[in-house]
Amino acid sequence: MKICLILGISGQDGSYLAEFLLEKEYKVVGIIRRHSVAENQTERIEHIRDKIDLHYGDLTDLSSLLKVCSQYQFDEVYNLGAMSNVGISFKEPLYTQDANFLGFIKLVEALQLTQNNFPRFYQASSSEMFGNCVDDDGFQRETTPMMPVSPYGISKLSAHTYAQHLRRAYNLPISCGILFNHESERRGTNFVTGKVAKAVAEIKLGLRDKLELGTLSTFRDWGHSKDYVAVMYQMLNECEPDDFICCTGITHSVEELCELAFSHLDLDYRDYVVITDKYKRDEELNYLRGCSDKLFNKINVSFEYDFEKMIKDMVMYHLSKLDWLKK
Ligand code: NAP
Ligand code: F7E
Repeated sequence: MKICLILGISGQDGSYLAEFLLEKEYKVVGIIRRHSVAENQTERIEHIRDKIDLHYGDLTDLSSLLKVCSQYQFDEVYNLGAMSNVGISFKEPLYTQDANFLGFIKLVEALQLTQNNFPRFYQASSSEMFGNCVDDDGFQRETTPMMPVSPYGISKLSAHTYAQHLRRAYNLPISCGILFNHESERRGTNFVTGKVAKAVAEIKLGLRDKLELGTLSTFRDWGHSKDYVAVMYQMLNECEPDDFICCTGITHSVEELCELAFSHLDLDYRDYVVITDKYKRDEELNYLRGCSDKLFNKINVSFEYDFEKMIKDMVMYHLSKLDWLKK
């Protein structure tokens, strides 16, 4: 039986990845942080809790990582743990760097000190590392310059660069997935798709009458988390350690997202959306559209979801959850 470690197992991607690896009969070990309201923390993994080994720990706490790692010999490690919210990273730049960059180094050190063989390692890099750099044809590729425009993007680029160094200097089998935005019913509601989907459901049920956003004019290449966790596994198991973009190659604006989400419930977003400085970023990444040719030439990928289906599912998820709560 293969053994894997997932940092960020309680998050959107971590929970789907745990399900995916259990299906492949892995022993799944996960690290969760201490929360004051424990129920919310394990909401996304409650249904598989008795099938996984959960340990308390934190990427900022080397000793906790050492304690967990010393109990196992891992075949694969997925570092999905992060302060993952770009907007909030402007408010918490030090913590963001601590968890996302230094946390990555701490995890690598813990593995080097406890494992007989360094496991295949997936590092969650991000399209936020590009900042506003785009190739002339309107796509971002692995070769596109990276000039991040947020503390989050800087922290991810620091870890990404360090991972490349570890690969070159010590031949460590670290693969960096440069994933573009991906969403799902499990997406946090402080990311724009989750926020819009929940608000549409609340407006339909008469629980509110406005949705405040920071901008409508930015563009993102939005895929589905469930599709992308399968690709993370393929990167480790079907490719040599390298950097790979995973994306859809299609871009939509936040305005298009709103139009689509509201129209699912026969609403017009223009009647409800209000733009406010409260959610405007100090520096913004305006446009993302990725090219996955490097990766998709190496592995077979068939995505189950497209943007329309994903947003509809997210709206319907929030609608039925709220409807159920109201009863
Ligand atoms: P998410 O839902 O916010 O999950 C993040 C996970 O990291 C949570 O389980 C969180 O635990 C955990 N975490 C946070 N700080 C930690 C710390 N100091 N020590 C240990 N664990 C910590 O994010 P996601 O969407 O699943 O994303 C997964 C990874 O991919 C992240 O690294 C993210 O930066 C990266 N990424 C995401 C996207 C995307 O569009 N989703 C795109 C590119 C890259 P708590 O529940 O305790 O907070
Ligand atoms: O913002 C705009 C916002 O927070 C998308 C993370 O998973 O993907 C994600 O980062 C866009 C931005 O995602 C609101 O300004 C407008 O232009 O959903 P988001 P993100 O910043 O792209 C990358 C690839 C990651 O790696 C990250 O971990 O939507 N926007 N109004 C808003 N965004 C939010 N959150 N809230 C608003 O009210």
